[in-house]
Amino acid sequence: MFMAKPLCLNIFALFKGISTPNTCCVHIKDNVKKKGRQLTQSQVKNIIDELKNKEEQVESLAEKTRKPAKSFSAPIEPDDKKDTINIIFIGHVDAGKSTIGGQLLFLTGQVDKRTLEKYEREAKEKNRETWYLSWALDTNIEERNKGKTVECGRASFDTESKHFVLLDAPGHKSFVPNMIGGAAQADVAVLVISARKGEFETGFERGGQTREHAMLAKTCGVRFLIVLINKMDDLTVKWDKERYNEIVSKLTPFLKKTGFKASETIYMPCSGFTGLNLKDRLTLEQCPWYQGPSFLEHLDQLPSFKWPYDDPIKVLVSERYKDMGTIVIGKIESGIIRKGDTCTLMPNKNSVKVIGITGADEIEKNMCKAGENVKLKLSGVEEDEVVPGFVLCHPDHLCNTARVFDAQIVVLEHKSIICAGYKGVLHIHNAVEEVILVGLIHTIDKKTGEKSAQRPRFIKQDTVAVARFKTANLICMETFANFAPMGRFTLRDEGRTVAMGKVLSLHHKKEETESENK
Ligand SMILES: Nc1nc2c(ncn2[C@@H]2O[C@H](COP(=O)(O)OP(=O)(O)OP(=O)(O)O)[C@@H](O)[C@H]2O)c(=O)[nH]1
Ligand SMILES: [Mg+2]
Repeated sequence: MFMAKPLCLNIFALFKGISTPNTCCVHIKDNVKKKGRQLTQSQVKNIIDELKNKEEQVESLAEKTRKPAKSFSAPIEPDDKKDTINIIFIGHVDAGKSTIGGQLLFLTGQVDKRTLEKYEREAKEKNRETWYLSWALDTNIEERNKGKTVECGRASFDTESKHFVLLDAPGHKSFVPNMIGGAAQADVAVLVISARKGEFETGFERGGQTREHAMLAKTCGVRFLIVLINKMDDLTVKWDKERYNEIVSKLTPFLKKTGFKASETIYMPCSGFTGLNLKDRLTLEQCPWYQGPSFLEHLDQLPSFKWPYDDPIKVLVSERYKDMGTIVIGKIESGIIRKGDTCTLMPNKNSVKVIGITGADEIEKNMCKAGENVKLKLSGVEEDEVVPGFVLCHPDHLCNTARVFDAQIVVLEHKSIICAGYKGVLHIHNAVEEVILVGLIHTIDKKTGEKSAQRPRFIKQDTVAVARFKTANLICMETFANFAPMGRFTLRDEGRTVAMGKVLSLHHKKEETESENK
C-alpha cells in the first residue's frame, strides 16, 4: 500500500489518453488493494515490481521520443478546469480602481477580514483611512503614502466557473506606459468612472485619462468592456438615477467611436467602498432603479474565450529579473508551454530551456496554456540579455521580426500636423521603441473606405492613413491580420497617445535596405 502513491504519480503515463491521472491512480490502488487480500506479500511485491518495470520502459520510451519542444497539438492536462480571464481595471486617477479591486479580493475570500482591519488601522495612522481597501493591491510604500497606484497591481480570484487574473492599472497620466503594459495582457477591461460631482467631468471632459485609457485598452486588444460607475454611495450622488444616466449617455457615443461594440459593453452602478453591487445584487431599498446582475455575476457569465491552444507556443515577455536564474514574466498568446520545453527567444534567437513555470496564482505548474500570464525560469540566457517585448517561440515556428513596416493609423489628439520625419514612441505588445515615420502612403476616407489617389504631404487629428515606419532596433511583430496580439500598436509622444495603428506588412532585410535608400 505504501508504494501506491509514488507509483500512481509516474505510472499514469502508461494510461495517457485512456484515463485521467486521478482515475488511473484509483484504479491501480484498488488493484493492489484487492489482490493484496488474496495474494501473499511476495506476490504483491511481484505485481509492484512488474508495474515498476513497465514504468521504466515508458520512461525510456518517453526519453527516446522526446522532441526539442512539446508538439503543439499536445492534449491539455486536466489540472485546469476553469477558464482563465485576464481583467484590467482602468480609468482616471482616484476613480476607485484599487478600492474596487481590494473589495473584490475580500468578497471572494482572497483577503481576510483581519488583514483588512490591519490595513484600516495602518491607513488611519497615515491619515489615509478611506484608502485602506486599495492597500490589498497598492502594496509598496510610495503607493500607500500617496494613495496612487504606480505599477500595475496583480492578484487573482475565482467566481463559480472562472478564474480571473486582476490587473490594477495606475490612473495617473505619468504612468500611462505602465497601464499599456497591463492592458497588453488583458482580455476584459473594467473602466472605472467616479460618479462623484466634478470627478466624472475632470476624468472625461477635461482632458483626464478616461478617454485615453479606453482607447489604449481597445488598441491592446481588449474585447469586452465593463463600465463601472463607482462612488454611487457618495454624498453628492446618493444612488441618483439621473446622475447615472447622465454619465452613461455621455460615455456611450465615445466608447462606440473607440470601437467597443454595444453588445460587448455593459454599464453598471456600484460602490467599491461599501461593496454594493459587486457580489450581491442590489436590493430595491438600496437602489430601486437597477435590477441587473451584480459585477461578479456578470463576470461569471462572460463567454469563454477561444484560445489557440493548438498553435505553436508564443509567450509575449513583459518583464524579466534575476532570482537564482533568469526569470521572465509574460502572457501566453498561443499554444501550451511545459516544464522542460526548449524554446527560442526572439528576436535574438537564443535557445532556452524552460526549467520552471509559475502561474499567476504563484503556484508552480508543469504546464500552462494560452490566455495565462506566467512566470518562467529559463536556462541558456542571462537576465540582461532579455528585454520586455521579446517573444518566446517554438524553435520550428519563430515569430517575425522587422524594423520597417507599413501600418494603418488613426491620429487621435494631436494639435500639429504629422508628416514624414515625425518621431514618436511605439508601444507594440510589450516592446517600447523609438520610431520614425518614413513616409505617408495614402489616406483612407473614414466613410467610404476609399484610398486617396495621391500620397498626402501631411496628416492631422482624426485622419486615417497608411504610412511606413522604421525603428532603430529589430522588433518582434506580425501583421494584424496574421496574429493580432503582435500586430496592433500605439504611438505616443511627450506623454500623450497620438495614434493607434495596426501593422499591414513587414519589410524584411532586402526591402528594408531598398526603402532606406528611397
Ligand atoms: N465614497 C466612495 N469613495 C470611494 C469609492 N471607491 C473609492 N473611493 C475613494 O476614492 C479614493 C481613490 O481610490 P483608489 O482606489 O485609490 O483610486 P484608484 O482609481 O486606484 O486611483 P489611482 O491608482 O491613483 O489611479 C480613495 O479615497 C477611496 O476611498 C466609493 O465607492 N465610494
Ligand atoms: Mg489605484
